[in-house]
Amino acid sequence: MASLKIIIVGAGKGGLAAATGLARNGHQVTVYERSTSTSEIGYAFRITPNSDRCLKCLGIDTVAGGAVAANSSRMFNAEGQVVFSFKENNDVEKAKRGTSVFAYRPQLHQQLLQVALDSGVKVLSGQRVESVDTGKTTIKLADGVTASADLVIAADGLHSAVRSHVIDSTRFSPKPSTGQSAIRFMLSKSVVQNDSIMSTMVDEDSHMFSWKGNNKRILVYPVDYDQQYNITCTYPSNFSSEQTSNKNSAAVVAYNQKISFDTALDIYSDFDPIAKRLFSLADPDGFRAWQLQDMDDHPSWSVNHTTLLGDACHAVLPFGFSGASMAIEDGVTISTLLSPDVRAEDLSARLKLYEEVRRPRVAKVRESSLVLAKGLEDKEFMQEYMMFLSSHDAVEYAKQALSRYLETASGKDATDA
Ligand SMILES: Cc1cc2nc3c(=O)[nH]c(=O)nc-3n(C[C@H](O)[C@H](O)[C@H](O)COP(=O)(O)OP(=O)(O)OC[C@H]3O[C@@H](n4cnc5c(N)ncnc54)[C@H](O)[C@@H]3O)c2cc1C
Ligand SMILES: *[C@@H]1O[C@H](CO)[C@@H](O)[C@H](O)[C@H]1NC(C)=O
Ligand SMILES: *[C@@H]1O[C@H](CO)[C@@H](O)[C@H](O)[C@H]1NC(C)=O
Ligand SMILES: *[C@@H]1O[C@H](CO)[C@@H](O)[C@H](O)[C@H]1NC(C)=O
Ligand SMILES: CC(=O)N[C@H]1CO[C@H](CO)[C@@H](O)[C@@H]1O
Repeated sequence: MASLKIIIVGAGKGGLAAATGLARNGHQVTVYERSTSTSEIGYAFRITPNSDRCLKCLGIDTVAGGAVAANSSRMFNAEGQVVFSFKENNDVEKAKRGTSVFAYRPQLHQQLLQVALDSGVKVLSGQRVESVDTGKTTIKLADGVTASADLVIAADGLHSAVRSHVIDSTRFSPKPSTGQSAIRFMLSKSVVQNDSIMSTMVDEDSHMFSWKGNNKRILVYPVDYDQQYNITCTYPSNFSSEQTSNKNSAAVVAYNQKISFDTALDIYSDFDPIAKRLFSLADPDGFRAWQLQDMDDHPSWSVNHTTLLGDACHAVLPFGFSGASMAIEDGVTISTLLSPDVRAEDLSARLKLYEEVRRPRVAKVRESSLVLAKGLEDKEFMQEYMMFLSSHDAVEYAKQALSRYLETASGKDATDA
């Protein structure tokens, strides 16, 4: 069987999900990853049932790897009154096919890397890709070495080096569209449990809790075998210029910038004392902040035999907790569509199909994330969004799209010629 030679740029969640599926389809896959360490920056994120379902298809059990089932959530307003609460995973049969979990990035990354290697993917680390020649389908590494393939998939994240070779980056690049920034830090769960003020927050019924008000949020959830809380707080980036008396405590931040305890507390000064207590319990040197960015929809995801995937293609704001989920869905979609029998001359048509399958879903997630970023959601909106997000079966959806496509092409692909 003729197989394709495929280069993937970036061993993130999207890149590794794609690589595994493609290798299992018999393609020869090499992943180029700029970072030298296999463990990534440690932070946590939410995996909704739709992406957990994709991970299960790849043979990954997220809970076994340390993720915590997100069975219930409670949201408070800034003053600490409950706005709404909801349960997830309560249908045990459904949960078996896709669970809502909180995952710790290094743990999930390790699991993805393992299935990729087990499937025969070659992962080369310490290899920064500098550019792509979309005419020749070749990549150029930082040290000048080049490599060629039938297909290049750019899964190199928000600050993609490949993107500008595929789309007009003067018109389409990540931007801080809602003017929001985020602070992240962690707390050991036992510290919270042993604190007289905070301990009321930790009960069976509250795996995740959050506060929302005055265009700011604090979101708290457990990860790492339920040992740690990861805390994400968002606020308007222009906060300091407007509200702080101390103009030096600039809250406008670059990427992963250190932010002081005083500034952090200042930003949330109007919040419930229980919420503010989180900051006091944390390591005062551990607050990091960055500006949140997303990207406008652009006309085409591919040029010739180079295509974009995940954040490199369609970065979304984290308020819809779906950036990683969309990258993983993209990965299993493209690998399903590039079935074992696909030929190099079928690629342009298949890449078009990949874009047709993914574009509407990603657009809806982006739109919803903007609504959430502006704090305009109500309970109905949340329920509808969670349903839209969670019920999707990306592998099945791609299989059906492929068989419809092959039928209309009367069992044959339209060739590039
Ligand atoms: C505050 C915050 C909270 C979030 N919360 C959630 C959440 O709850 N749920 C969720 O689903 N998502 C969440 N996200 C989004 C999520 O982290 C991203 O959308 C996701 O990581 C995108 O995956 P990816 O595979 O496209 O890119 P990445 O995971 O960024 O991977 C890109 C990879 O490419 C490598 N790379 C980059 N450039 C090069 C190069 N030139 N050459 C070679 N390799 C390169 C990088 O080292 C990296 O390994 C959040 C994001 C933020 C900022
Ligand atoms: C979450 O719900 C699932 C059932 O869907 C159950 O098996 C699991 O034990 C629950 N987890 C926690 C931590 O309560
Ligand atoms: C696409 O490939 C052809 C030749 O294979 C080349 O002439 C053309 O310039 C390429 N297009 C782009 C935008 O790279
Ligand atoms: C700060 O940002 C908010 C949106 O997050 C905006 O409504 C407000 O006008 C901005 N204020 C200034 C002074 O720029
Ligand atoms: C357990 C966990 O996810 N901890 C991480 C929470 O986020 C901070 C800040 O990004 C990391 O440093 C922790 O490792």
